[in-house]
Amino acid sequence: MSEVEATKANNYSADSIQVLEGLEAVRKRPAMYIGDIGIKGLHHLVWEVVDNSIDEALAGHCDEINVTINEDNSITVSDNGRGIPTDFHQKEGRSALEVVMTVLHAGGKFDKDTYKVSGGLHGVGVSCVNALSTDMHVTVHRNGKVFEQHYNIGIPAFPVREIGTTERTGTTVTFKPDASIFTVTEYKYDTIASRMRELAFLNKGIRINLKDLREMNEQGEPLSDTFYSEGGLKEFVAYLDETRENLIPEPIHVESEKNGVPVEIALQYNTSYAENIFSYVNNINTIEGGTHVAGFRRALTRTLKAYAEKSGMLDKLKIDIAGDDFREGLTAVISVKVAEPQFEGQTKTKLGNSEVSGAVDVAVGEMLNEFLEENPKEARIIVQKVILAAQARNAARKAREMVQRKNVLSSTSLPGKLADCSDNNPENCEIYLVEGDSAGGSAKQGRNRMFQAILPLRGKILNVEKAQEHRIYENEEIKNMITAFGVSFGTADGEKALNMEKLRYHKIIIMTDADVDGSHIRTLILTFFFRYMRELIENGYIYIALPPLYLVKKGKEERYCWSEQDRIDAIADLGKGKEDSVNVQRYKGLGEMNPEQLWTTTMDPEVRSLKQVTIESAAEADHLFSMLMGDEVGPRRDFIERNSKYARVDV
Ligand code: 0RA
Repeated sequence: MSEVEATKANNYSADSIQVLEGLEAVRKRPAMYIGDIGIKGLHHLVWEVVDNSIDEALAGHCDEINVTINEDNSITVSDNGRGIPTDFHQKEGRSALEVVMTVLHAGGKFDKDTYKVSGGLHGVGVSCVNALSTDMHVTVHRNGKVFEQHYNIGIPAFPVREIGTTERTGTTVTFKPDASIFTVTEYKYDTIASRMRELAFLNKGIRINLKDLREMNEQGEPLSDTFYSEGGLKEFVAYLDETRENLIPEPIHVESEKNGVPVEIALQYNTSYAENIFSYVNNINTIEGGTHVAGFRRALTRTLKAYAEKSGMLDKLKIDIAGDDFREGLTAVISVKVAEPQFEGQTKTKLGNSEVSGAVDVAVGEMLNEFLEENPKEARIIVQKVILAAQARNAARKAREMVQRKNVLSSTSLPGKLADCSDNNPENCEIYLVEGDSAGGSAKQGRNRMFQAILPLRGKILNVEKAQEHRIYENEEIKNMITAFGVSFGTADGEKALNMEKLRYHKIIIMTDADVDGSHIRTLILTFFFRYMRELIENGYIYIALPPLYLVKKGKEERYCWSEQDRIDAIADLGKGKEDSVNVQRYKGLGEMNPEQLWTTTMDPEVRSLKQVTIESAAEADHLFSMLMGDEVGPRRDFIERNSKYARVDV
């Protein structure tokens, strides 16, 4: 062996050991790299691989991405970019492609001029996905040739090899998540579709084709969608407000670069009372906001206030206008690109970079000033809306204070319908929100009164999507929830904020019938939480009880069933396949269960299963709630029909 060859071989083996150690670290502590090993982490793998293709598109070399869920729940992502470089790397002793696919954080090191998603939730690199996949396969079309390599748990099965010629360029990656690492391995079409839709809006001009080969229709075609947006954030805002009534004909929009920070923003006012600001940094949803959102709010308040004062429209107004008033009925999307983002906060989704605040402030100020000057008619409509919001906020404050003063003053401040628990450590305590007085009665008898409280909710909850804020404080059921939970609404510095310090339960469990009415009531309650107490969802305090759907009985043997498959299995098991030898009872309502049954199936922490409500995508949740609870029937019917096959409650 020549000296050069010897060095090469040594480097190679030294590097290989490092690579193996890297991959092993990922497999040992997967959650450190991808968040968790459940359904979220599983989908994170897809985001990671798609991010690489998006980066290639943002660098201007790719305009089409295909994402396919294969029959075996493996995922294929392909793009028409330049293709990952395949040339031999002297220093590393192997192909650049192999380095990108197997070395932690190697993905972007060839290309420094684009904004890579790094430091936040994403950005761990395709090698991470590789380490967590039993099989990964990459095919690269580049320089007229086709190359491939295969990996098992991140380890190459053979050196990169040439397998043919081609006229196109691009990269195709297929991976199968390791079932010995992930607690779930089944991909959710709707989850991937939402993220791809969001990416298409955030990165206009990129076509993203999604296909699910597990779901074929009668014509033998897979379930599929194409996401493409020419208008970008303008279209995103229009999509979010699909079922709301706009105040101005077109969203206001700006795209600019300030202090080296690319900023894109679109906003629209609608006749609803909700404030919906969605913010992104390098395509990552910053749920907790941060400096970019602060800059946006500041500029919005300042610019609109100055215009309103100058217009004379505020002259006769006797009350103050607060920051909140400028955001009632506002839907906005803010997207910035930051070279070295600092993510803070509980879920690392709050932007900390101080330089971004000013960049957004200036961009929004310029955009609004220009709009207001050029569109006096629309400007008046917006100011009018702000004035109405200020007046309503005043009324709401009075109504809210009524609810809260009553709490403080009266000794029996808890609602009469509440059957409270005896423990008073909130961490141990749960409250069941139960549909109807009769089921409420069973729950009261069946519960463990030590730590389980019961609040029966009668009849219809107010649809908060269509009600102005002060009306929600007049609603009996909503008042009962607020007082039972022990929360209040503070208005420090004029911003509405939920005060959870005195929260009395760390599990708030919605228990409704397993029928259409039950699911409607559940949606109404969730809408209220989403609009007014989102912090409860974000902290993981909201749950849904899962009562059984069937009881299969034979003689003394009983089996509760939570799904059709459970039922089939139970009949096979108990009846030895003969259906007529067993008795099958279908539970339509909670009321059909006696207190003891309700306890053993749905309330006993030892055996019950609860579904925790999470916000996967705040933008998608907003779209969903506004559609489910809004005025327009068309889109709602579409949604119910399209999703009836996958009845689900994830928010
Ligand atoms: C680094 C350099 C170059 C391309 C890429 C990375 C690249 C990575 C991925 C991952 C998925 N799709 C991708 N497409 C491209 C190209 C450098 C050059 O050609 O000069």
